[in-house]
Amino acid sequence: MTTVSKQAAQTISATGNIVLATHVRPDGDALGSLLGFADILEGMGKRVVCYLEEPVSGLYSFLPHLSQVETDLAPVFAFVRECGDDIMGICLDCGDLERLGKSGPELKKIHPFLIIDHHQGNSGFGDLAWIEPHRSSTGEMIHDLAVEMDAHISKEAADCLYTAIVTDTGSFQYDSTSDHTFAVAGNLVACGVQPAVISQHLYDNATFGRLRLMQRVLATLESFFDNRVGVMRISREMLHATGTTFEDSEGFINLPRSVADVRVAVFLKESDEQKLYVSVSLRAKGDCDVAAVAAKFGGGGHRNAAGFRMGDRSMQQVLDILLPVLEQVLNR
Ligand SMILES: [Mn+2]
Repeated sequence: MTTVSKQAAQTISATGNIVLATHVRPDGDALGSLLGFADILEGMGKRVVCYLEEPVSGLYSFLPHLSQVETDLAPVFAFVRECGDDIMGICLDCGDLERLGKSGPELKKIHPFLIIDHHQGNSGFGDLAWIEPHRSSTGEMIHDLAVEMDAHISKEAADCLYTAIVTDTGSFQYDSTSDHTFAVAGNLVACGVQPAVISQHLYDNATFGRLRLMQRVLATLESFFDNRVGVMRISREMLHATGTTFEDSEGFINLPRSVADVRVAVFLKESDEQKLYVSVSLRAKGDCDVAAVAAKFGGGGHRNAAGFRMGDRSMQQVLDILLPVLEQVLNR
């Protein structure tokens, strides 16, 4: 443990009431860390309020304690007022204040405000920030914090933290997966996690609608530059025809990305009716830096995963603009 993580553990141990928050459109790491940490803190005898901007449904609805999450700021601040000085805020897995959502500035008024995160470039926007970019997930950090505080990890908490780690490492496939990640996962299994059960929840959850959507999206597959770029697209018409939403296309970009020769995978999404834009997701393998490509078009992201939006153009027009830029990146 580092000095700052020890300091975080001491601050938490000395505080009776805690508000936990995470980023908007929370992923498995965000939700798993939030709900797992809440369970751990409650096990330590603390009162905890979890805040999310929007209720969670779908993929992660199997996680315990989800129904206890507040999506309204009023009860959160009633709790804060009631606690006087014995309160702190903790923000999990959130790279910057903006990603905390429209309530971010209000939440940040809770002092002390602690940041626990593993995103590169997190500026540490709180009173105290424990940021370790080499970590696989925030869930892994929460596990270590629990150990540091000598806290009990219940089966429910272990399920949450294991989900956080599995999802943020792509099932232990990404670079950030370390020997320590496996040690933590092993300990969580010792706490009662059944990996097969969690995997079933996370990965064996398709609907026929999703598969029919996948058929249509796969039918658009194109390759460019000696198969080093794979492109797919999704239109509103496909969603209508299959009775699905954009959420059902989650992970589709991994299909072109999984081709051996592909260095960059591109997924074009047609705008919704009100906002006339095309969303573009980019995934790269190896040395290709798609964050730089996205930045050229006003977007952003990580080196290997980035995206941008372009207005007033068809998907074909966006692709025609994008391809020459990708060609430059490939030849660098
Ligand atoms: Mn994360």
